[in-house]
Amino acid sequence: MTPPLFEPFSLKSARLRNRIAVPPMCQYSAVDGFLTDWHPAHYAGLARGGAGLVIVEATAVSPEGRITPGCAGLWDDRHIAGMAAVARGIRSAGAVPGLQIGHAGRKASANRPWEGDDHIPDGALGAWETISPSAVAFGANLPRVPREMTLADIARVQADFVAAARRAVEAGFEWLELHFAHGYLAQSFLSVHANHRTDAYGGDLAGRSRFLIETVRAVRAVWPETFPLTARLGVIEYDGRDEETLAEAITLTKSLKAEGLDMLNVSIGFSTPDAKIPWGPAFLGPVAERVRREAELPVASAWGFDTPELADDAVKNGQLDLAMVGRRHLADPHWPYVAAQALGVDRPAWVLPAPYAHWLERYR
Ligand code: FMN
Repeated sequence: MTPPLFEPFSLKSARLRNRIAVPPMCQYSAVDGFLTDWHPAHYAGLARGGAGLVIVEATAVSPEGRITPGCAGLWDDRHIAGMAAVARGIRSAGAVPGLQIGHAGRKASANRPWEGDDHIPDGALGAWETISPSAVAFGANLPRVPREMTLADIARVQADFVAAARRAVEAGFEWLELHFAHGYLAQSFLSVHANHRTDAYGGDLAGRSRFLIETVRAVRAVWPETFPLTARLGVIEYDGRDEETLAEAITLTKSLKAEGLDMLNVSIGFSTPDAKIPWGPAFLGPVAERVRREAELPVASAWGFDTPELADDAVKNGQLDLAMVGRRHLADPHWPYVAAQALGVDRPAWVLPAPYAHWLERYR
């Protein structure tokens, strides 16, 4: 019997060969938003490992939306060619090519994680102005106070999301994820930690949801109806207000579904440095299951579904439709093969492409 993790999964026109997805993981190796030689090799390598879906890293919709100077971008037509090569490499290895687009908001203008992970100091070479719903800093390693966005800024960023989505289609991606999580711009609109606005984009849940709902509506209008449109949302902050935050996130998810969202990638808010996150194996499983059940939408999630058994159980128990396995794929891009062996898949080598699989079955 095929273990649930290795059952195929369909969403709109996307046909995934199994329930394993590589979540977006920034490589901080782009230059002015352009991908470099690192990226096609990296992503093709991941896709060759057997995952059903490979989502390319958070890609900025505008220069100021990059987290770091090394982040990928899709704000210029000239970025399309590099992205197209990556999408082709993923598809030719049998995985569905996905892309995450986003704007880093008040967490932008930071040094690469291994070069400090902190804000580039104001005025220093390479720093840029950050924007956010309100002029409130994240704090801790990211102390820069952002400029409060005007209504014109909001309209412009939404148009940037739409333009990036159009370029993603041109580049050949078949799955789009909007980055609404992790304390970046969209999450900051939703979060009471970051959004202190008193206009139509702040205040009650409807106000704090407005930016996200409008952005999904606008992107859905240009992203092909047959391709899945998903969002990654921090549905919980672990800040002591968890029930309220989760209930709000589920209400928002229902609204996004009504706008044509096809799946939610359930994640953490990261809107405050004071969060007490209960790190542990598959700890988001029950949260994801609740979103899936109450919003009646397929869900994916990452964060510690990183043994074959944990990932398979999460799918089997109805917590997840897709298990996202991040860092284990960095350690071993052929993690799905390891999982197939561990879970007793028939002829596990054939999780890998034929030029690898055939030889793993020979001479034994
Ligand atoms: N999450 C995003 O939503 N977008 C990103 O671009 C992104 N970049 C990441 C880069 C690295 C190097 C890592 C390790 C994580 C990143 N994340 C990003 C979070 C991952 O998608 C994932 O949630 C996290 O690694 C936890 O899953 P895991 O326990 O399987 O590694």
